[in-house]
Amino acid sequence: MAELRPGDSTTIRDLVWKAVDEVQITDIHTHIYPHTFDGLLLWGIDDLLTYHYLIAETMRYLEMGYEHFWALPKRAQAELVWRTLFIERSPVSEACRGVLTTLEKLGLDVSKRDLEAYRRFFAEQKVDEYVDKVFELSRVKTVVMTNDPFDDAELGYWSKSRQQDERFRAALRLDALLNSWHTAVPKLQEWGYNVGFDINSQTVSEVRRFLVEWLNQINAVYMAVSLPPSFAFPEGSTRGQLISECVLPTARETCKPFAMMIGVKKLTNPALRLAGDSVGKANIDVVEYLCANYPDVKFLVTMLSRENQHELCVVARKFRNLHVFGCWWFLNNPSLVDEITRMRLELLGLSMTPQHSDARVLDQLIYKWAHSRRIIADVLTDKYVDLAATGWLPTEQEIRRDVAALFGENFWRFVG
Ligand code: HDL
Ligand code: ZN
Repeated sequence: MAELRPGDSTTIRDLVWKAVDEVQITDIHTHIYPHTFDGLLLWGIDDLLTYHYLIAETMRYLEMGYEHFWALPKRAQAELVWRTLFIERSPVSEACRGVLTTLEKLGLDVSKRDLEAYRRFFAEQKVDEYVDKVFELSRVKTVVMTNDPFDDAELGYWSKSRQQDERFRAALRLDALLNSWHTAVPKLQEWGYNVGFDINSQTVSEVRRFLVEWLNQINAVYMAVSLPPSFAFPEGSTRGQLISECVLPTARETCKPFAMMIGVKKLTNPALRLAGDSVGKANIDVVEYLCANYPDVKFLVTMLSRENQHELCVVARKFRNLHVFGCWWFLNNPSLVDEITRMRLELLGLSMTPQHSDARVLDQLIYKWAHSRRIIADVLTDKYVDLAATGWLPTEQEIRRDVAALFGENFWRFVG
């Protein structure tokens, strides 16, 4: 056990980097699935290159119509992304860099810039062994999925069997229920829930039955929803009624957290499809109101706007039933992860979960965590060096304890 001396920043840096490098992570929000999920698992170079972040960046350089791009086969889309963002100009964006970090960590020679060679490597992989390889390389122990019963592709899986791979835990995603009730009602009725479009007492009890049954069916860790910048609560809207009459009572009854991902403006450019969403500053009063008026409900919250981050930290200082997590989506860039993690450690200490990957393609676990570990380790080192300067010398064991908390144990403790 290395002992530290005042001002011993090199040793602190080494100890922090080692602890962060070795910690087995719980990734609390992703969009990846076990390979048994009937084709929902995305992996390999062509899925990496057609990640919606890269499609948005590619289309900025092309005259081609969006529909023309979408009509291309995936390999052709991938080749267009590769040529546009990697060959015709340097791949300096975070999403481009991520593809190269992933290839490099897999042992491929990125200097050759040989897309066909990379394709041959992935073609040789057996998917179940490759899933193991990615979890080993990224040192991720557990991922929480995004599970949407209203997604026909996924529903089929759950009706056939229960999820067996313990590395993949479920989260019940409620965007369809809460944000497009008109499409949810016919499906709920089809599944035998006696709901109507009016949020009357029967519909309320049937929606609560749906929530409890699905939380059990998929053994969900939490319920989640993404919400617009305009999200208001309390609110007489259908969403406001469903949250107050159904979701919050179910969260209380089951002790499952309600995860609110606030600030996404859906389909600002519809032609970009999944890549078409944007961001807006939300009203922090809503988070304050919910935490204050529902003290026995646990809220996981991440916000998409950089401008919401400081006030979110302040609200978390007021309410212990609020657990702040992640540098979500447009915030998952080195400059902002650094800024936000620093702010959170300074305001919240270790009582938060600094990052999730949001990976949509399995192999992204490798780069998203390689990049985030580096930044979080840097920020943590600065904080411990500040401590050491006072004469308070953290031991290696204490650093490992703190790192384990940030990369999963805080989350599991909060979830209970
Ligand atoms: O709503 C969400 O869970 C977001 O993460 C979206 O899936 C978004 O498209 C995304 O992949 N962000 O990283
Ligand atoms: Zn997501």
